[in-house]
Amino acid sequence: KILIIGASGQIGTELSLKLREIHGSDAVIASDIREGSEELMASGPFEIANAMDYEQIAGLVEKHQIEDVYLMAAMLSATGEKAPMKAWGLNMDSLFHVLNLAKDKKIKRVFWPSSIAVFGPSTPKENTPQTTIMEPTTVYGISKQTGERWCSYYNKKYGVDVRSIRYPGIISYKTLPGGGTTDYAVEIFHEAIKDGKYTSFLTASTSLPMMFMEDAIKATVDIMEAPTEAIKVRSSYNLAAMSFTPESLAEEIKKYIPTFEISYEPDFRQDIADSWPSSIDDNAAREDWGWSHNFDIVALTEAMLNGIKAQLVVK
Ligand code: VAH
Repeated sequence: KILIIGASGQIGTELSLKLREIHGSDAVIASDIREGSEELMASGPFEIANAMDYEQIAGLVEKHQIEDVYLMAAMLSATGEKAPMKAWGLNMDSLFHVLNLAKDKKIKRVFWPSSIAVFGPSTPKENTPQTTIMEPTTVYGISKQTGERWCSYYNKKYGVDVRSIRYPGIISYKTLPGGGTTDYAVEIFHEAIKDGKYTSFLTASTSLPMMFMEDAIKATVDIMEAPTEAIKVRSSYNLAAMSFTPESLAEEIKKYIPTFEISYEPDFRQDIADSWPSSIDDNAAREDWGWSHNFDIVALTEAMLNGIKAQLVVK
């Protein structure tokens, strides 16, 4: 069986739903410190557990005969800067618990998300390579960089089958992000429909790597379905689909909502965004386990606006 830790979060929710579609709802145990969306709670078994508590996680593994763990719980870049030690604790303790369960052969495989936040101001900004200098300037980025080192260490030293992806900014209409720097690219769609205007907390020309949730979930399923010998990178794979700026996204939205207006009031998240790459080279993922994306900025905009409108009708 599969255990998703952090199932109530932005990616965890849709990953739980997708894995239940593939494996059957009872084959996937969703777990988080708090309950999730109505759709998630109605889709199959849910267990309240704290990702930082080894006994609780080990107890779920034992109770449900878990083989694969997807550790999606973390504090993201913006919230992490407000509570550095809390972010470090959650992001690292949870990873050690799951890696040790695998080392002790209590589970078979681990998926653990990294992020483009592992890169910093000294990293080549355009087409950032799979292997390059990484001097992250956020607690979140430091925890993801360190986590990658531990994943690689546990794989080399103990043979742990842990697989990881450096997600770009992820955009979904089903789930809201929790305290990220790329969240403007989610908020903008909701506010375009609700108010016809949006004030971006990043400047007009801030280019960041982004991905529609459907592609991010596809990548997660694909890397876990790949034969183990295909996974040559055991730190974490670069992954990309598109890069865009707030102004180019606003232009796409205007094709549907001509009166839409965007304004710019950069805040502390601008410094975080400026420390990250503007585009990513993900050839290693494409070569090793056949990654390919489907959604570009045009398809993303259509999917997001249609998805949000459909939700409003339902309400
Ligand atoms: C964040 N959405 O903004 C996350 C992600 C690359 C961005 O790590 O912190």
